Amino acid sequence: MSDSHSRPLAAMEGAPDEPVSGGFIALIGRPNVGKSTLLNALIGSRLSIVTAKPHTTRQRILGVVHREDGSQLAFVDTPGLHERRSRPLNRLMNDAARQAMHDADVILVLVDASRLSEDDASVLEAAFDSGRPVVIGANKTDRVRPRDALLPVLAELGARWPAAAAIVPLSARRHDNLERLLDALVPLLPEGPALFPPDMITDRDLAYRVAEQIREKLMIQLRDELPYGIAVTVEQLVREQSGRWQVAAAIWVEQSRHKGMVIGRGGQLLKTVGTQARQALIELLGGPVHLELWVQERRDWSRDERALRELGYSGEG
Ligand SMILES: Nc1nc2c(ncn2[C@@H]2O[C@H](COP(=O)(O)OP(=O)(O)OP(=O)(O)O)[C@@H](O)[C@H]2O)c(=O)[nH]1
Ligand SMILES: [Mg+2]
Repeated sequence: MSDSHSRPLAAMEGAPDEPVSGGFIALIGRPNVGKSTLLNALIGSRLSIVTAKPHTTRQRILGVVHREDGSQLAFVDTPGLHERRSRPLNRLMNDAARQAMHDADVILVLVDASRLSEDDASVLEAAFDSGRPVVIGANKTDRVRPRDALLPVLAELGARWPAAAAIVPLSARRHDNLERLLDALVPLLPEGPALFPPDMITDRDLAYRVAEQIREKLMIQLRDELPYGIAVTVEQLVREQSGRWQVAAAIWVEQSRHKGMVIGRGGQLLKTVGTQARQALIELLGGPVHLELWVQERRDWSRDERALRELGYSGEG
């Protein structure tokens, strides 16, 4: 077949397949700087879970921004980089971030403008080492006090990282300066045919998003180290004729003594998590929800490669 025959008709006619700017942007940073909050703010949906605790995100998650001019910015939220690499789950989290960086056209390194740290520097070094264009997002500007203190922070970043394609101050929480961030990123993306259908905002299915909403509520309610030993799997997700969603999910703990801690005295903690998760699921699924949760033990699952796979943490992040 000749080249002209193999081209899609629309391209031959020249109209809908006009080249647009589009590509992958890896969202990288130390834990808790606001990567997932930024992804959600850009997409306008609670796609990636957010808590005040570090190491909330465990896997890569894609969120596509479609701009009016047709450009498509595919942001890949990643887990904050872990120093404790001995645990297989942590290694998997770091690999997910590294892989996203490797696959990206542009790297967006997010830092907390209200407290820069040497850990940011190691993330930035890794980003520049990748050879890709790097944009620095200075997040949480709403927390910088007094407001004038932002200027020296930006100056310090500019002086230390002169190779950055742009440094954009922003507040993911307040949705401040997000358009400027997109404006800085678009020119760094390749041009070509559209990468995604216009209605696609993520690569994650509904079951994944449901499990994550439940894990978010657990992380918020649980104390100390326990949140890091929790996994959630969705065992049932069906919409009944009446329109009501029937959701059943297992909460996995690493040791039998953790079961009681998740359930709480008189079942109170699990009940609170259930109420909060149901509320979030009503929003996500767009209808009434019946939610059933139970707790199961899978001994030391975060250190066991096979258990990790079975609980949905594949090597692909
Ligand atoms: N004040 C303020 N807080 C923010 C902002 N962005 C995020 N936060 C808060 O910072 C905390 C961490 O946010 P996340 O979005 O979960 O951070 P993350 O970088 O994804 O964290 P990990 O997934 O653990 O690496 C949450 O309490 C957010 O509400 C911001 O612009 N301003
Ligand atoms: Mg996150």
